[in-house]
This record gives sequence, C-alpha cells and structure tokens, in this order.
Amino acid sequence: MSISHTNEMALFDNNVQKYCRFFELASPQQFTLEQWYQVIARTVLEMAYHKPQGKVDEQRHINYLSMEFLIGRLTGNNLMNLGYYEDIKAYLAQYQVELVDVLEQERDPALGNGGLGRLAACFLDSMATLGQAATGYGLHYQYGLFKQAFQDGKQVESGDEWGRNQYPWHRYNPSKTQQVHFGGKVVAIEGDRYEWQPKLTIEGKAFDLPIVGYQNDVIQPLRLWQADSPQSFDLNQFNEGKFVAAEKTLIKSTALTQVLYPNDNHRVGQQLRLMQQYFHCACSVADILSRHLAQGFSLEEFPKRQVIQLNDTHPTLAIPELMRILLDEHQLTWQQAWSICQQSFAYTNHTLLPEALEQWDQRLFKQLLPRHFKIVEKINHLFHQQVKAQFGDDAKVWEKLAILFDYRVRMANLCVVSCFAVNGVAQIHSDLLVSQLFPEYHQLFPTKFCNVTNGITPRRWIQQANPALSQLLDQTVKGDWKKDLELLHQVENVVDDVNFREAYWHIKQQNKAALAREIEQTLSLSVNPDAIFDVQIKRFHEYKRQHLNLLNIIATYQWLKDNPNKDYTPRLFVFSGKAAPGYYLAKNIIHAINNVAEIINNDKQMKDKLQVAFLPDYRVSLAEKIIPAADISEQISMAGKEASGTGNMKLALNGALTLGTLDGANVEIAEMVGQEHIFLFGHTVESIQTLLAEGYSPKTYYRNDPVLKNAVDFLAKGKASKGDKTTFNLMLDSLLEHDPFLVFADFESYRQAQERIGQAYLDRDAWLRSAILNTARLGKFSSDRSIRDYQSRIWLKK
Ligand code: 4GP
Repeated sequence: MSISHTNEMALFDNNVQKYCRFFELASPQQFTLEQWYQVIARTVLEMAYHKPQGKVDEQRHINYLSMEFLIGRLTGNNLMNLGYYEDIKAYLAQYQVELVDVLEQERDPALGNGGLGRLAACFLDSMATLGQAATGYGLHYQYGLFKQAFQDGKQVESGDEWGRNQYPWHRYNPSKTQQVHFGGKVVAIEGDRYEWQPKLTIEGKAFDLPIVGYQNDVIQPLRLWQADSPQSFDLNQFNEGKFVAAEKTLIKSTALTQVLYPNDNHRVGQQLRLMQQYFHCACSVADILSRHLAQGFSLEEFPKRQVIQLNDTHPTLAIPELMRILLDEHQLTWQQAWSICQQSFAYTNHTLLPEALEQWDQRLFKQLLPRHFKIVEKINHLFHQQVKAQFGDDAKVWEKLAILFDYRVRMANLCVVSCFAVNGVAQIHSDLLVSQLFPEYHQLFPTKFCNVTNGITPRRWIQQANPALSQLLDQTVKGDWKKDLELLHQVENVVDDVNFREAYWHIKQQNKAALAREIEQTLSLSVNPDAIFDVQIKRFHEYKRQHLNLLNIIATYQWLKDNPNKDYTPRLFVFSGKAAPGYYLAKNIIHAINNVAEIINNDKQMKDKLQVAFLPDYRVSLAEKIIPAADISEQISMAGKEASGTGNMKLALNGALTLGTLDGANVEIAEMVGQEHIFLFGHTVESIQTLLAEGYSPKTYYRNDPVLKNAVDFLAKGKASKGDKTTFNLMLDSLLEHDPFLVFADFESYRQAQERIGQAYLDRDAWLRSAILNTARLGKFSSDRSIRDYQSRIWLKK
C-alpha cells in the first residue's frame, strides 16, 4: 500500500536543490553518500514537523527514565515510519544512488550497553506507535559504547566518538536548559524543609531526538541531557574520605556526560557514575515538573497526569529529587510529597544477579547529595516502623529490607519501598523476583508486583532488518502486521502452501548469502552458505555461557578429526558481542573463541563442514544483518539467570529455531511455538536447586565425561594458544573449581540438543515448517503488546 506524497516530495526536491547550492555543487549528482545521508536526514526531519501532529492519549504522560537508549540508526527507521522510504528510494534512483548505501553512512548512536538500553528504544517506538504520550529521558554521551576490535584474538577497545555534534537528527533545545547542584551543606528551615547550599552547579542542556510513530504522524522526544559548564571541578571535594578511588581528580564539567559506563548486568560504584545518575535525574525531574505545571495542572494532580518509569535502578535518585523539590521549593508537607511520589514512580527490574544490584557508599552519597541523603534517611526510618509493625523487631528481616544498611544506600530497596509498581521482564523472572529477591517485600506490598514480558518492535526487527520477509508477509497477511503482530498467526494457513514455503526458504538463503558476504569482507573467511547458521549474539557474560557453545565446538572438531568420513550436518557458528573492559574472564572467553576459530578455519579438513565466524564490534546495525540469516538462535544461559532476553524474540520471529534453556522469555517462546519447534535442553531452575543442594562438583563431570575432558584439555594443553598452557586459566580454573553457571552440568544435554539439530536440518520440509511456525506464532513478542501490558497493569490500572 503506497501513499502518494507528491507535495512532500516536491518539498524534498526543493531542499535537495537548496543544499546543492549550499555545498557549491552543480548537481545533486555530485553529493557524496555522506552528504546524501545528511541532506536526507535534515530534510526529512523538517518535513516530519511540517505535518499536523498525530493524536496521542495524554491521560497519563509516561516519562521513561533510562541511562541507556540503544536506538540504532535512525534514518531508515524514520523514513519507514513516516512512510517516505519508497518515495526517497525512487527519488535517489534518478541519480543512480541506492538508498541502502546512503543508510550505511550513519554511525550507530551506541548510547547503551545491550539489553535494557535496546528495550528502552523498542518501547519508545511502540509508545509513539500506539499514541501513548511519552518522553524518553537519557544522557547525551559523547562516547558511545566502546568500539571492539581483535588483536591476536584478544578484545581491544577504543573510544566510540560517534559524532554527536554532526548528528543530523538532533535538535538542540536551549529553552529546556537546567541547573544541577552537587555537594555543599543543608540548613534546616522548618519541619521537613531545608535549604541546600550546594558547592558546585553544572548546566544540563537538552538535545532532542525525534521518536516517530509508525505511520501515525506522532513524534515524541527522546530528550538527552548534556553537561556543559565552563568550570572544572575537583572530584576529591566530594571524596574527602577517599573511599571511592577517583579515576582523575580535576575534571571538566563536560566530562560528566562524556562516557557511557560499559557495564551490562554489573555495577561499579564510581563517583562519576553517581554524579551522572543524579545529573540525569535532576534535569529530567525538573523538566517533567515544569511541563506539568505549564499545562496548568496542580502538584496534587501530578500522579494522575504523570508516571515516572524507572528503567532499572539507575534513575532511582529521581525519587528523593522529586521529594526535595516538593518539600523545599513548593513547601508541601512530608505526607503530601510522599503521597505524590508513591503514586508516580514505577520500577522495572532487569536482573537478579547480586553484583548488578546497585548500592552506593553512604558517605559518598551524603557528601555529594546532602539533602537527598536526609530524605532517604527519613524514608528509611519511616519504613523501619512499618517493617516492625509487620514482622516485629527482627534484625534479620531488617537486614534484608533496609534501604540504608552497613554504610550503603541500596537503590533497589529504595525503589521497591517508594514505587507503586515493580515489574520483572518475563514471567519466570517476575516469579523469581518475588520468591527469591523480594519475598518479604511481597508480603508487605502484595499488589505492587507484576510481570510485563519484554517485546521488540517489528518495525525495526522485521520490516527494516528483513525487507524480503517483510514483503512476503505483506503479501500473505490481511491487515497491517507491523501494527498488530498477532496477525502473523494467519501465516499458519499457508504453512503447507508450496509457493509460500519456497519463497520463505529462498529468503532465508538470500539472507544467509548476504551474511556470508559480510563475513568474507570483515574476516576474509569464505563460509559455506548451505551450512546451518548457528548464531550467538549478545554481551559476553559467564551466565550467558558462550563457553558452553565453545566447548561443544571444540568437541565437534575433535570428533570430526577422528571421524572424517562420518555424516555431519555442516555448521557455521557465528558469534558477536562485547565484554566489559574490566571483565577479564569474559574477555578470556572471547580470546578462546577467536583462537579456536583460527585453528578450525585454517584446517582444510573442516572446510565447508565446521567454521566459526566471530564478527567484531557488535552493534544494532550488525544485529540487523545477522538476525535474518540465522537458522539457530543460541539462548543458553543458566536457568534463572537471564531475566528475559530479547534477541531470542528477534531471531525466532525471523525464522531461527531456538536452542535454549528454560530461562527468561525462552519459556514463553516455547509455550507459544510448541515443544516440537524449539530445542530445549539443560537443567531447570528447580533441578539446579537439587543439584546444588546435593553439592555440585564440576570436576566429577570433567573426570567422567571423556568428550568434555578432551574439549577442556584442548585449551588446557595450549592447543589453541601455541603451546602456552596458561592462556585460558582464568576461564578454565573457574570452570573446574567452581563452575558457578553450571556449564559442565549442562554440557551433555547441550551436545544432545546439537545432535538433534543436525538430524532435524536434514529434513528440509520439517525444518522449514518449524521456522515458518516460529514466525507465525510469536506475535505476542511485539513491544506494542508489552506497552499495552504496561498500560493495563501499571500505568492506567484502575
Ligand atoms: C538485561 C537482561 O539481562 C536481559 O535478560 C533483558 O532482556 C534485558 O535487560 C531487558 O529487560 N539486563 C541488562 C542489565 O541490560 O544491565 O541489567
């Protein structure tokens, strides 16, 4: 269905000609691809604001606070959502320019690490598409997530200066500038009112990116704050006790938003990070309040009109910040202010890993944010009374529930106490949140907890990433599946239709061929396009168990060496992902995969049988190339550790079959798609408990399973490290001594699942049927559904 945009395209052409003169060129023919990209983005941005705004539901405005928004390239996505993609493609053709080549010019704004940052981006897209009034609030980092390259198999990092100053989708919005204060002291005024006399003030400038709804003319801002003040400050002024080692002492104020901390599922208590968090919260809360008041509403009406959704605990300081403003600047009583906060904030938890639950050193917190500390103290004190009333004066219970404990400020506890809703991101995760992490809180506040299973936007992850599949779905499905992904169930009707099946198969093969070209270009590795493309793309973390995948690859290699004439369904194992620069064990796993890949890929006997491609610098635009080409989606975390996963949804919707544990959203994927169309393996949350209770000994598995032993020994004996037996000690010692994520315990079951996959792929018809049913049955995993769940279970719950 193509809409005619004659007038708009005339405007577009006008602008192109204008830029032509501007750049002193005789004809647009002379634009470089980079110039085309800049011209298209700037022009389309203006065109978008020329249109009358689409309707949004303002019942409650959702203020989505997140330290990360991994938005990916915006140009292609915005062209599609605005409906201009085909027009501009045709326009460029007259100059013999391919739109896809132009789109390749855009650098990914990598303003996030992975999971929760990408989720935030999908949610903004869905809120705009559903017409849910919303503003995203984040930070305008100068350096996105580091760039990754490999040197001798090892990860090396370099800064990702992504070019925020030239980014054409920006709008600098000086009318929104905020002042943010730090340090100093507080002076009591009266009752709960204090005056804060800060030591340092930094200016926060707003840069807005347009979030464009899918063909509904809704544009909402993602407002990113940038620190900008001429002065420098001494980090030690907040750090007299030197309890947090400062990376540098005298730093420029602009440094505050220079770097994104590169940690995923792990928090490091650096002072600068706490300052970033407060800066983010202070700017955002001030902006939200001034928008609310400017619309003529009273403070009492704040909870009715606003929700502040906290994406993990990183923006928790927004709670004491709103309290501070209501108490000290608007002179509300504690009860009034607390009641407003308790009805306005909601918290999403993204991990159960203890090392990821944020805690701050109390003294640092107090020196940096003296007024906020007082507020947190009072919240803690009042909450203690409530806990005593429910549980009696039980020190053990208080030790778990306290916000302030052992000279730490525990952010998750502050969230649970203060927010009206707490949600996990997949059913199993939400259940574990209640049963393992917050059981006493659940007793105290049974109605606060709920689940909202994650989702992904089909506009980016099917329409944009997989245009051929998207077209096939357009031809097959009645109604617009991009707006209502459940419509994909209609595909079940054609699962046996020869033409549809052939078209679907052909698309996968084309996508595989395209990825094979990408691999050839990047790694100079020529791969077998007919092999099973088995893909594991995500951050490197022990719990995600890329090393389980690696051990199977080694074992397979050894088996193929011993049995060169036995049947084996050829495999290409594709990896991509980064490890946090300070996470040495994860980096050790990357190193091992690269070294093993080199051996296998250089072994002529393995040619077209077994190959390993590790694509460097994983990012959204690379994911868009890998996902449509995958046959197998590796989702092999230890059960109970992956909160949800969203890559699992993207891959399955694009027709990859999941090889997974019963963890995170895999559980729900299995329910939707049916047990016959997914490869499950490994221990469950329950069987892990039994195993651990009985005393888990990884060495026993190592001794008793010769296949596992050989694979481990391959690394231990230096066969992948030029004879050096110590290179992979970090990983191997951890596996052999503790194996905290039960890699050895699941190895055998994983191998069996891989064997089933090899067999299943031989039956092309059955395989294809499963792949098609994966696409057909996973409509639930649209982020539009997630947002509707947020609306009905949290934001607009009656
Ligand atoms: C991630 C979780 O690890 C992942 O399972 C989930 O899908 C994603 O959040 C979105 O909910 N967590 C993080 C983090 O990104 O830093 O904790």
